[in-house]
Amino acid sequence: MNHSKSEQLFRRAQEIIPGGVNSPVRAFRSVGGNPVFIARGEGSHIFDADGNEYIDYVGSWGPLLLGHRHPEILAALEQALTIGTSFGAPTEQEILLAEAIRDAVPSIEMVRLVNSGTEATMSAIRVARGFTGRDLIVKFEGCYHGHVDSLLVKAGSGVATLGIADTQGVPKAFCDTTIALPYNSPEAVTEAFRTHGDRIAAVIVEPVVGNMGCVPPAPGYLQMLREVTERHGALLILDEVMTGFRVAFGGAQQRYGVKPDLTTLGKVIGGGLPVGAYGGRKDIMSKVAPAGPIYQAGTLSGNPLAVAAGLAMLRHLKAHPEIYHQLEARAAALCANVPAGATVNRVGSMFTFFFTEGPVTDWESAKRSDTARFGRFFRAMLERGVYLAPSQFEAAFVSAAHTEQDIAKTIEAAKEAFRGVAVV
Ligand code: HOZ
Repeated sequence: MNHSKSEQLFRRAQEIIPGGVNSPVRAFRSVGGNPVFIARGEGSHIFDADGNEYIDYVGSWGPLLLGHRHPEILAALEQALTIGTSFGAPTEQEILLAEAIRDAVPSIEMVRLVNSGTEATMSAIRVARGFTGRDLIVKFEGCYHGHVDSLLVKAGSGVATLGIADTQGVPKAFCDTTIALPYNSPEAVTEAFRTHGDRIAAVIVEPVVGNMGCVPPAPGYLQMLREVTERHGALLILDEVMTGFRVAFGGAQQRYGVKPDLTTLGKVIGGGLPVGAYGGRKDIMSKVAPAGPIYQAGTLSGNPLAVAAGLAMLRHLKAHPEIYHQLEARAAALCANVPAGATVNRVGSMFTFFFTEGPVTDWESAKRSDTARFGRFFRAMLERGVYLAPSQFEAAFVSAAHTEQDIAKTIEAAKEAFRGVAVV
């Protein structure tokens, strides 16, 4: 493959944008080589600046459940453009999107739209603190909840990928309000609540972790979190930025049968446009300004373009529940034959290949994966026209636009790539 235009663009970008990218994990730093610059996407495929074509398993980091440029989303955007691009004032469409979210995720009795997953988690923990009158937040090692100061402690995603243990610029006092525990360990949670129970405002968790690679919850784990938080008067926040509308129409909470107090959602409810949301119990959400004393705001919140695209996507998903069977079946086929020396974790249509015998159940086991080998595998896949997330500590996503041919081609590419990194 020729990458000369991407190389040229990357040189230019580095002069003006830190590291040449607008979000660190895009930079390919942990997989070797330089990023490819994307020119356009169509369905399950993306095309780079040099005209190379790839089957895309990043899907804008999850939200493109229907693939790139889905006609119903484009039509909704075209319609929205005839009205205006931003008002900073309420519109009826925001109510429709809020109702569609509540319809799919019944634990969300009230919802506030924001602009990103980071804003959603930042706001949700503020609300949890305001509602409970407590300061401490429990999170889990390897989980990533956006670049919120106090949630960057032992975070996954780009933080883990780049090995930035302690982000500079976050005051120690903020980190001191975070208790980071191993994921999937009920004992650690019980112990933390035994010691600090009356000071913990909330437990925030990715119900299926996507940010140390895909790591599912152990059977009963989410129920245990529900029970312990309830017993101690703390809130349970499910961060469904990745899993919302992805692992089931009603998200991980539907798939695993757990009812949180608050839920955070991200770009998925914008069909890929910049949007996020947090919501949950009415008695809690009623404390958000102007209904209550917990302040949170945003000019672009409920932006008409993002709302239109999101609504089109949620309506399409609701009208086509068969999509979830297709996603499950295609992802299962993709993950069926992983050679010895590697392991795969999959929940629904999100998955990760790890270069360790496994099992991978938490950050300790995820980081045992041979990341150099992952890097070689990633590059071999790229050269064969398959675009995976450029990090061992991210998930891959199948969309409804992926065809059986895409899956078959990806399986063939993976066989060769595994052989190339001596996992056979
Ligand atoms: N938030 C995404 C989840 N891992 C990664 C995208 C990014 O950091 O750019």
